[in-house]
This record gives sequence, C-alpha cells and structure tokens, in this order.
Amino acid sequence: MYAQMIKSEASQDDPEKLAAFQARIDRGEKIEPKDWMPEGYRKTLIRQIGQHAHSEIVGQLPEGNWVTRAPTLERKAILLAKVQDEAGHGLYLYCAAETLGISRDEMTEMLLDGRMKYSSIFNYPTLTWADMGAVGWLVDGAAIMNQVPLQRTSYGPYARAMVRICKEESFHQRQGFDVMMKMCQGSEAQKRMAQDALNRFWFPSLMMFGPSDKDSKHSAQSMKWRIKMNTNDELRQKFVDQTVPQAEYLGLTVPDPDLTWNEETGHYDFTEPDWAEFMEVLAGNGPCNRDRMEARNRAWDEGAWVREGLMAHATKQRAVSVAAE
Ligand code: FAQ
Repeated sequence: MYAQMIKSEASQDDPEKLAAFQARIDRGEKIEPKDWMPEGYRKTLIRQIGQHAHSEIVGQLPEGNWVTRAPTLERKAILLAKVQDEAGHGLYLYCAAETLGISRDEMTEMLLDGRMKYSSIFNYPTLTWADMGAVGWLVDGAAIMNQVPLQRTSYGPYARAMVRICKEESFHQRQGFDVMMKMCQGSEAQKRMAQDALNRFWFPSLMMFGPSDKDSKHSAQSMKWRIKMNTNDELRQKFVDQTVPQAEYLGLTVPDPDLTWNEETGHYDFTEPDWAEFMEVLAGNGPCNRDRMEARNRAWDEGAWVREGLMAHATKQRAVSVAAE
C-alpha cells in the first residue's frame, strides 16, 4: 500500500526533475535539505529515519532496566554511558528527520498512536545480566552491520549523523562482547546464563534486518535512491558470517542445528527466523510491546510540563530580544 503510494506519487513528479534527481544519486552526490527531491524520497526517509530514531529511544528501556542492578560500579557506569549514548543517537536522528519538514513532536505522536514503528528487537525482555552482554554483542552488532553502509546513504544529514553513531555503536558492541567474555570465563552458572541469553537473542537479532528480500516492499525503491545501500538478506548474511566465529571464540553454541559453513558460497547456511513471530511482534503482540508503549506514553505525558516550560521560556526570550531591537 505504502510502496504503491510512493510509486503513484513518483509518477506525479515532473519526469525531467525526476531524471535529474536520479542522475545525481547515480553519480553518488549527496542530497541536501533544500534540494529538490521527489515526495516519495522525502516520505521514505522520514519513515526510515523516524523509525530508526524511535528505536534508539525505545532501545534504552531494556538496558535501562539493568542500570540499578549492574554487578559492579564500573559495569554500572559503562551501561549508563551506553544508555545515554542511545538518547544522543535518537536526537541526532530526529534532527536529521526534521530537515525533511516534520517535527520531532509529530514523529513522537506518530509513534505513540502506532503510525510509526520501532525496531522489533526491543519488544523482547532482558531477563538476566547476561542479556546486557547479548544486547551489546548481538543487537549493537546487527545495528552496526546495518548502519556502517548508511554512512554513505544519499541523504546528507542522515549520512553525517551515522558517522558518529557508528563510532559509538562499535564501543557498545565491544562492551557487550566483553560482558559475554567475562561470563563465559566464569562459573558454570554464568556460562549457562550466557548461553541462555544467546539462545533467546539469536533469532530476534536476525529479524532486525527486516523481512527476507522477497517480502521487503521498500528495498527495491530504497536501493535505487541509495537510501538503503544493501538488501536485508545481504546484511543478515554478513552478520551471521561475522558473529558465528565470535560465538565459537566464546565457547557458546548458536541455537541453530542447521548452521553449516558452505565451502561453495563461502558463507554460513542458516535457519531463517520465524517470520510469523516477526509479524506478530510488528502487529504489537510481542512479549513487551505493551510495556514499551506504556513507558513511552507515560514519559510523554509526565514530560508535558517540561516542554510547556521550555516553550514559555523561549517565547519570553523572543519577546525580550524583539523589545531590545
Ligand atoms: N522492526 O520493506 P522493508 C538500534 C518494517 S538500531 C520493526 O524491508 P525497510 C541501536 C518496515 O518498517 C535498530 N519493523 O522495510 C540500538 C516496513 O514497515 P512499514 C534500528 C520492521 O525500511 C542498539 C516493513 O517492515 N535500526 O536500535 C523491521 O526497507 C541497542 C517492510 O520492511 C534502523 O532502523 C524491524 N526489525 O527496511 C539501540 C536502521 N524490519 O513502515 C539501543 C535503519 C522491517 O512499511 C540498544 N533502518 N520493518 O509499515 C533500515 O535500515 C530499514 O528500515 C530496515 C527495514 C532494514 C530496518
């Protein structure tokens, strides 16, 4: 439906302008906020960047859950810094989306009333300390795999936001792997905890890359516009190829009995995630969807006085500066 809408909007755009725009993209030029762009390009970016921003913000919730229960002061400080980084990523991304003519408040309202999504992964619970390791190692690992190519995406503000985000995500991934390493070098109970976290987070992490290419409705157009640089399946395969040796190094077993190295293709063959479960999570029926939306709605309602206070202050400041002119 959305893909059809984008197509019919594209057909309403001036063909000459469209051709010139596509030529700029094909030459690898960056598109900047004041440049002409097809309406479909703008809408696709708002959808993707907005979803990405919301994911960073909602993504703070599963980890925020463990800040008070981190096992040492050092781990607590590291986790706190990571969760704060995610807030920063959300802000850069909201700012990038705002250059396309939508406000952060509008995007937040669209998240809260279900018109915009956030990543499926954050609808899974974080039950043990090892889950903090698994989230950093696997979830941030998958995020980096997806985001490093986005540094070369065609929309300038999005590409530039990704540069800093990727640097921070790589620290996040390493801290997650470090937590897993310590658990795997620890007692039998700690090793079991690490294995259990991998068992629960493996397939949801594979889902982060989106539906398989044959079911991805936006990929073809987004690749043509260089909003996406790779297909969902390409990135999922890269992630599996990179992560399996890391699991072996940790002495953990990837919970996929059919996982095998394929000499011919030079890649791992692996079992696809359960796409019916993915669709259920997207429909709002994952294990934590209701909790996450409740937390975001509460934060929005309870923060109303801060937003109103800031607006009142800004209006006063403007009046003062006009009076001084
Ligand atoms: N979850 O046609 P496609 C992070 C939706 S990073 C929910 O393939 P597209 C860091 C999709 O929106 C995580 N929905 O779509 C962190 C579309 O629905 P719509 C976020 C999903 O856009 C780590 C429909 O399915 N990263 O959080 C998902 O071409 C640790 C059809 O799919 C980004 O957002 C999903 N997993 O490709 C924070 C990266 N997958 O809108 C805290 C940028 C698909 O038509 C702690 N985004 N959908 O109703 C992208 O690269 C792309 O948007 C994809 C999806 C690859 C996610």
